[in-house]
Amino acid sequence: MKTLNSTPKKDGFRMPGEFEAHKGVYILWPQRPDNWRNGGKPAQKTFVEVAKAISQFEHVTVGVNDDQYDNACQMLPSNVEVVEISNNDSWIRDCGATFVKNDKGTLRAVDWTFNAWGGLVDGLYFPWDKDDRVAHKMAELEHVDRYRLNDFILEGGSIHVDGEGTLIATEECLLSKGRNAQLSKEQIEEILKEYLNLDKVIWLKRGIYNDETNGHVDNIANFVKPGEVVLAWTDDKSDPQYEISKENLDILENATDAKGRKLKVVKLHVPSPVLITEEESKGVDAVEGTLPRQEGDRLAASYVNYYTANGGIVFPTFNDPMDKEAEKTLAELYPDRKIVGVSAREILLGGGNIHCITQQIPQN
Ligand code: KQY
Repeated sequence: MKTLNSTPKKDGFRMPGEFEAHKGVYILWPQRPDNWRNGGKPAQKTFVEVAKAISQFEHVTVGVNDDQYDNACQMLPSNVEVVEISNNDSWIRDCGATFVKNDKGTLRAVDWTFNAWGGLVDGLYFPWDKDDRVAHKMAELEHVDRYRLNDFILEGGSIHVDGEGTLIATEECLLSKGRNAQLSKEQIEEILKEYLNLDKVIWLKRGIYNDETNGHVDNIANFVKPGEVVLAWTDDKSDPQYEISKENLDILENATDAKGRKLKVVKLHVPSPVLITEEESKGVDAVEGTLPRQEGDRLAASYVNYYTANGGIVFPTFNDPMDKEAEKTLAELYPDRKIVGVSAREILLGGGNIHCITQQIPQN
């Protein structure tokens, strides 16, 4: 495996849309007690459900720290591959590699620097050194060359692409002080264009209300296919989410993509506010440097944080009346895929959701 000095754009590699075919998906196993309640036990059960749901559609590899290796092997079904990948936490969408592909079907990995969503400015835990090596290890496991960006911080959950030259991201996240504060918006856009082979970046403003990632796009909007975007929505004007979603709706409805198309925007309603209970809060260890989980805090619940698998959509449910509505909307958006809901409160309690705990490998 080589580390390359060129860029994907110069070499003719592009990031495919998530809706394109996959070779498989990676997940990391949850365990840290200052993020996951009760020593990670409830979250581990939910991660098993996510792995089972996705494994109906494509190969699933779960990376695990050594001290949880036997436990993960025992809890996961035998069609799921378990490998040792040291990590600080289980958000492989963010610390894992972003894969790019050329028209011969060769894959390469883009290995961004990871700093736990804001480093020492407003990062969510310390340290993050093992997480920052996860992308390199994925490139090794997949036997692909990689591009490493030592001076550019990015998480996979902060970008979505249409595979045809367009990217969506939020200013709240990509222009945040804890990431690439030394770079201008134009310089950030140039780096994205070079490393993902893009022609156009559509800048949304903010992500889901109270999202601790500084508003990752993967919780608020996604490309269903080129020319079509799904947007987290509420009709409740008294909810702070309304203004955020409306601002993004206006941007998307007035945008054109890299091919000059107007976008079709479909609304996916958020559930009622999901708050941390006293019991849930008490189950999380308090650790200096880790974002605390306080009773009553509103979690960043959104159905948009779903995973698009080969022939399937695996979406989070919240035991909310909107779960059914979300399933219906997703079924209309993806008529050729099976829609599978997984009860995901335990992932949400950790600060993200199903999309955040997955990273696909494109089909080569
Ligand atoms: O949503 C994500 N992409 C990750 C959230 C990280 C939360 C750490 N507590």
